[in-house]
Amino acid sequence: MEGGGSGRRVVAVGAGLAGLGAARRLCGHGSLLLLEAAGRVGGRVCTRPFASGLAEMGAHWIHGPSPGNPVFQLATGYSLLGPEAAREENQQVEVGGHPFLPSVTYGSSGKALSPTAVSEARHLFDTLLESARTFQGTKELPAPSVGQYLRGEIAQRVPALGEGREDARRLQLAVLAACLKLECCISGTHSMDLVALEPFGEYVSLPGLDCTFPGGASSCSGYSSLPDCMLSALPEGTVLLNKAVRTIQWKGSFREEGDEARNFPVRVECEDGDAFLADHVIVTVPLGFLKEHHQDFFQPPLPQRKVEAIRRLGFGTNNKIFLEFEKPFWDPQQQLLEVVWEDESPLEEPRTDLEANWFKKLIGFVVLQPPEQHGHVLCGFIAGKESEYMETLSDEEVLGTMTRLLRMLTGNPHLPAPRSVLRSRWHSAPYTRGSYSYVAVGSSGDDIDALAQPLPEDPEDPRPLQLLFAGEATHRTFYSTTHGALLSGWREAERLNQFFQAPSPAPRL
Ligand code: 6YU
Repeated sequence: MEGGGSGRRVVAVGAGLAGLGAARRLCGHGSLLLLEAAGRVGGRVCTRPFASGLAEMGAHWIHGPSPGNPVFQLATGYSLLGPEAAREENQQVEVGGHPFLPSVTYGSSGKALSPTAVSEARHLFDTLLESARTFQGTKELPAPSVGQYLRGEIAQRVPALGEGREDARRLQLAVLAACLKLECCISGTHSMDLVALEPFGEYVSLPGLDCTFPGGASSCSGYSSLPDCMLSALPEGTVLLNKAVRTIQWKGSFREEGDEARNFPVRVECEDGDAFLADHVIVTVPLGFLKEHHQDFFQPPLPQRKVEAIRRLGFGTNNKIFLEFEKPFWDPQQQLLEVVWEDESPLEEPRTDLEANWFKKLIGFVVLQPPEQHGHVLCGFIAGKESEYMETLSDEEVLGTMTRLLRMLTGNPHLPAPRSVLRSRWHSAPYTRGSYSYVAVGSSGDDIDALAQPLPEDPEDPRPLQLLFAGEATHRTFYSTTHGALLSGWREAERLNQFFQAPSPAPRL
């Protein structure tokens, strides 16, 4: 086994936060190249101009902006955040991933629902969700999935709460059904019945009041300003854009023309035919891409344990629909417009006709703040198969459906249509194939660790660390977040840096 970094060639695949983070930490140790399929860096951090400001197509918030969050620290270091985010009090708030925003809840009958009835049902849901996080290490589980567990508890508790008043009970169930849809967005899944109960509590929420990046239409704003700054900190020529990798051959012996003395174990071939030889490759492509392509992407194929982890872990879709209005129809203090379908219940089978019902999965809208920066813009969230169906529709169809929905919810048949629409389509994105990972029924945190495990597996292999794996889906406690992605990139860079610094052992005879 050889140590010593000089002359080592490292290729990283994917310039999201994991790839950029790894590249930054590796700078100065041998040669480094970062190959990115898209024409921009940032991956699932993607800010676009919209209305009079910006729209975050991917990551929206820094979850838990506090000293323990590296994305918060880095963004603060680059002076990318507003004064609110930096306030000490905000960094200490514990919201457990569910920040409170002043809200109104629209019912499908066209009236705002009673805030007391809504908050009672939400309180019950929050209590049950908290208890769903307590099963780590438990052998005898009450249910395999978070969804089944929650529905079992709801079935037991709601009749008692309704006290015989059927309307109140129906409303409570309808609000609980809406809470489950919100959880689908947070976990990036079609149904909470797909999310494993036992490891659910392993995900860690950091303290701090979730914050956004200032969204004015200036050149340095929005979440993308972070990967843009990270790119600027790299030596010129490190990142090659529009360089999609087709295959990674490893365990090989590749020589470069004119340099017969040196051989490399890994060869990275791009879709445009270019090829790069390397000692080490850090793979940061999303789990959705790996699920679809791992068989052909790696030659020889990955070991069975890794393949099983890729297959078992979950990777679902959460999309956003931005609507711009000439004038707001909501009160200025409202920051969240929630939707409750009053005829729904978590205890009944969900509707399966996507064409007729897809929009009922939408959880509601966040009002982009402040309006002076963004204009009057709502951002809707929708997860699961309904979200994937939405991706197949035209902008006109989505805008038409959203107009009808908002007219129904507000009880105002003359509500002006939005001026424009913009939505994300993460499931159709060929180099992502979904939004983020979750621990699915049948998988566990051990699968996340198996996904993160470098290859070859044999610690005695004379050419170790040929393939290293980073990306949000490889972080056991912060999966699905930007800070998880960044930390995973740093982790793999550190692994290589330590290897490079290790003294070369005496050659084996
Ligand atoms: C967060 C948030 N957030 C909303 C939506 C999405 C995500 N996240 P990347 O994909 O970035 O990079 C890989 C690159 O590889 C990419 O550029 C590809 O083009 C490239 N590539 C692929 N194939 C290639 C090839 N063949 N050759 C070359 N290049 C190739 N996170 O912190 N706050 O508000 C949200 C949200 C709609 C889609 C989010 C959020 C997730 C993050 O965006 C994501 O994790 C990271 O950006 C990924 O970085 P990366 O480098 O790994 O991959 C209990 C429990 C619950 C668990 N969940 C709770 C947390 C909830 C998560 N929050 C989500 C909410 C929103 C709204």
